[in-house]
Amino acid sequence: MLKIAVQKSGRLFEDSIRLLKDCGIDINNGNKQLKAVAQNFPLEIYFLRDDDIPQYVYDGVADIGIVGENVVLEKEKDIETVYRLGFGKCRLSIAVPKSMKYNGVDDLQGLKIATSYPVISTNFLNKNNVNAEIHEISGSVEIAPGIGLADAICDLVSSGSTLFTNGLKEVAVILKSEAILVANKKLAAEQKAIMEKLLLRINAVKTARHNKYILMNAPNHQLKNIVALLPGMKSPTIVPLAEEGWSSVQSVVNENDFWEVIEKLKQFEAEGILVMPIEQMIA
Ligand code: PRT
Ligand code: ZN
Repeated sequence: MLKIAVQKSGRLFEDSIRLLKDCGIDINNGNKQLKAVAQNFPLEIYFLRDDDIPQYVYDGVADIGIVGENVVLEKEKDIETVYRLGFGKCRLSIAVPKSMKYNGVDDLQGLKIATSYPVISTNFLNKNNVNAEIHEISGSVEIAPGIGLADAICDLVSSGSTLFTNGLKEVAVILKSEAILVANKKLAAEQKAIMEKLLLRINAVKTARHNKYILMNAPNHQLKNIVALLPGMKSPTIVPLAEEGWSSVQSVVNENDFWEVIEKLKQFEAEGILVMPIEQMIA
């Protein structure tokens, strides 16, 4: 069994569970237990507070975990980052009252900065030779300047609306974070092998989410152009249609090029273009 720690509830919970499910792993966590065993994969899931995950993985209570990179860096545990998962994206930033003039980090000299991330913010200030006072608080950091507890804050931001409603402005981004898969550095060979299996699946799911399966009809005299446009996984599949002079073309397109490719396909007289999500993609 491989033991994985995921957040019990909160911003990473749903995406973490969805990822495991998309990997074909059945988790039955109906009654919100602290522990669940997957039905069809040698995986035991521990539901924990995110702050505790780096420690548990470091101690080997869990072998691997899904947690925000911000938490991992703050906790300074010697664990391995295995995979960047692409969800739970946010940034750790310094914010000051809107009315304060700010031209650069030097304007933070001597200020009192409230944060739940004392380690990361102290490192940032030291690196920039800023002498400021870090005031650690565990929640509702954004109200600290308003109630006179601090001059500035260092907190997580995603849309920026929390800062805005509290009359603050973001002035420096310290860290760009996302959920990561972390692992104990001394995994036994057996656990490592299960982790590799899981990683293969995660990779297949992630790649699939960035790609679409497309299917279209095209006149044969345009096939050369269309094949040049659609690399597919090896090359596109071409099947003749019952109607003379036409073929069905099937391929995989990356989301980054997607609309550009569709426009060109139309120019190359493709018709009846169908676009479908891909569940797994294994190279
Ligand atoms: O109970 P537990 O300790 O497990 O959870 P928690 O309350 O400590 O963490 P949680 O669930 O809030 O966040 C878990 C992880 O999600 C964080 O460690 C980040 O890696 C990631 N994440 C992504 C965020 C945000 N986006 C985010 N916006 N974590 C927190 N926020 C908060 C932020 O602190 C601020 O209060 O949302 C507010 C700002 O949001 P915007 O959209 O108004 O800018
Ligand atoms: Zn937490």
